[in-house]
Amino acid sequence: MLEFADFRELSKTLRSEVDDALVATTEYGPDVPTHLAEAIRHSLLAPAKRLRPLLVLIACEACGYDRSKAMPAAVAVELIHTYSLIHDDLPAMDDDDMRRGRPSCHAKFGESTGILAGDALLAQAFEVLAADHLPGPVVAKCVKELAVAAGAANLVGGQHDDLGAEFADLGLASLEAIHRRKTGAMICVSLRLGAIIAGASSEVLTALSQYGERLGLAFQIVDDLLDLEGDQQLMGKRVGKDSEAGKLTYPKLLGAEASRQRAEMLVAEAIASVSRDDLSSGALIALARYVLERKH
Ligand code: GRG
Repeated sequence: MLEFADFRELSKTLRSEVDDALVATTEYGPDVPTHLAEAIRHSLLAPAKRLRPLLVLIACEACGYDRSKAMPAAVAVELIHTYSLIHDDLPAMDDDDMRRGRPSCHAKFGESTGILAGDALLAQAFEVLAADHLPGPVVAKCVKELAVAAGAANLVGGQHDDLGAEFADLGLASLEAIHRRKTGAMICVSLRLGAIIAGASSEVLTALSQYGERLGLAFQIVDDLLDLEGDQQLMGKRVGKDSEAGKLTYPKLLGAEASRQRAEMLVAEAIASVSRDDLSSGALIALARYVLERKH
């Protein structure tokens, strides 16, 4: 099985393959307005974890297939993820001025360009996914799965309910229902696309969905805990608005210690879901451990 140290090396290699593909995807022709192209590249090519594309590639290899065949799907999920971040940062949503260590898209390029950059990325994701080298039925299945994950029942619906949840008196079940859709669905579909391209069985797809659902929740809990640590370090030094003030988070609901324990339990369950003979699960297991141990 893959060790944690090997996983660091593997993830570095995969991230650089994904970054190269993202650069190639955004070498636009003269029909794309320069200002729009710059806005897209500013957000998409900023340093990021590339978690979702890594999941596509790792799931594909875990099913015994050549990961390069899954690169269009890996790019597609990152384009959709980046669109969602750009729109999430807009004044009408979270109103954030910084993202991925840079000014957010609308802060640098203006609000209308931010909206359009997100729209363009969403459309381009499906253009890229409909790659010529995959059989038509595989592409059709991938397009449908990605559209459902990014749509009103999942990413968009989860975001809608999350925005409405500010200051609301929600319990753990409602909080997790939001995160399953807002964060979890894109994580699940990333794994599923890699496996669908590899021709995986429905049992393997179910196992990967179970892994992804738990990993997505654990990822969100760790995100909340990292935000809390950041807030505590910044305490008293914060300038401008506190965008997280009204947000319901795991630590607010359960306390930091119980949140950490819940993340650990979810990761253990995720690992159990993919520990099976028909999957080469070393990298999936190492990645689940990384989600728990990440520092940013
Ligand atoms: C606007 C339709 C629409 C959806 C927005 C993704 C999202 C939904 C909002 C982001 C808000 C947020 C902080 C969510 C917490 C977890 C999360 C998805 C963090 C951002 O993803 P990372 O950590 O970021 O994978 P990088 O930059 O590494 O890709």
